Amino acid sequence: PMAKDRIMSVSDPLSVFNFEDYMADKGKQVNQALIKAIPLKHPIAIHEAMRYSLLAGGKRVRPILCIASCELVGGDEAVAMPMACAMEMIHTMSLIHDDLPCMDNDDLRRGKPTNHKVFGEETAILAGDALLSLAFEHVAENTNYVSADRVVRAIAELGSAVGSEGLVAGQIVDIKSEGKEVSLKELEFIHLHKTAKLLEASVVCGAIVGGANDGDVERVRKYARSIGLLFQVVDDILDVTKSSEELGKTAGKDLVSDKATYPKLLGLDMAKKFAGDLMAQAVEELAYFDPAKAAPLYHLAKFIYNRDK
Ligand code: GRG
Repeated sequence: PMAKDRIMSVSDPLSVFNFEDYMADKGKQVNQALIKAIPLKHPIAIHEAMRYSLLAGGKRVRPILCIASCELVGGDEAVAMPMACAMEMIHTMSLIHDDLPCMDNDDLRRGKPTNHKVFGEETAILAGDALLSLAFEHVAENTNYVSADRVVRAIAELGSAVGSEGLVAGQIVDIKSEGKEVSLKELEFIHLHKTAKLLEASVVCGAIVGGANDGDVERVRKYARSIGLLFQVVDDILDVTKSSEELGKTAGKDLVSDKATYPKLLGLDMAKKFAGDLMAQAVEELAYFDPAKAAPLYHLAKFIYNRDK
């Protein structure tokens, strides 16, 4: 009940906040900045492939989280924009590499043929590498009105979120556990690294360049970790409920497939309860901030919690 009260206390004064308009507006700003960040220059072959995946749509959740977090602590959108673009560049490169034949071997992403299907494997690998490198260059070159100390801290945070203690850690443990029994602890490790780390870096880096103090940085970090895990728990629940809807059965494909998921390890009801707990935890971290300023992050959490696809 306490967590529920807190949800209400954060959400109530904010009935005027229009989340759809907010997402559309910020998404537009991010897309414009991304288009500018990668001109179609020589060598065309690589820049074309980078732009193809980066500009292929996507909800832009990470850049918007980065900007919302910067604004929460009093920074301007423009201050966070290079960092926000870097988040989407890294997210996109992780999708390009994840889709490769040697990884998940997917043909479609964001409703379009995957990068390697269009440009070939060599180009897709290089496009991913170039996006990863550009992300750091872009932040270092374009972040204005922020002390060098803060930019360096944010860059270090981002590096650790991507490498062998971040996304790559999640991906390697996921790959190595294929076909094996996975414990709840291992499943949590995979999701905290594959998904939550970059969401965490997005809000933490947004807060750092926005001028946050250490306490606020840690508060938004906890918020992001909860929504990162929430993202995945909801994904797993949707996998079950969607496929059971499609099949007209009570058990969805994930209850019968090899892949470890939260509904499989916890049962569907407990997985739903876990999602509710994570949502409440995320919102609890926001209760410390001015409700009006925390509205975007509150609604982003709710969006992740309530999404149905
Ligand atoms: C990062 C150096 C480096 C290498 C890549 C392949 C890999 C290592 C990691 C895999 C990361 C991965 C695919 C994680 C899943 C992330 C996830 C939750 C994707 C879906 O995100 P959405 O729903 O997608 O935000 P859109 O398309 O809306 O952006």
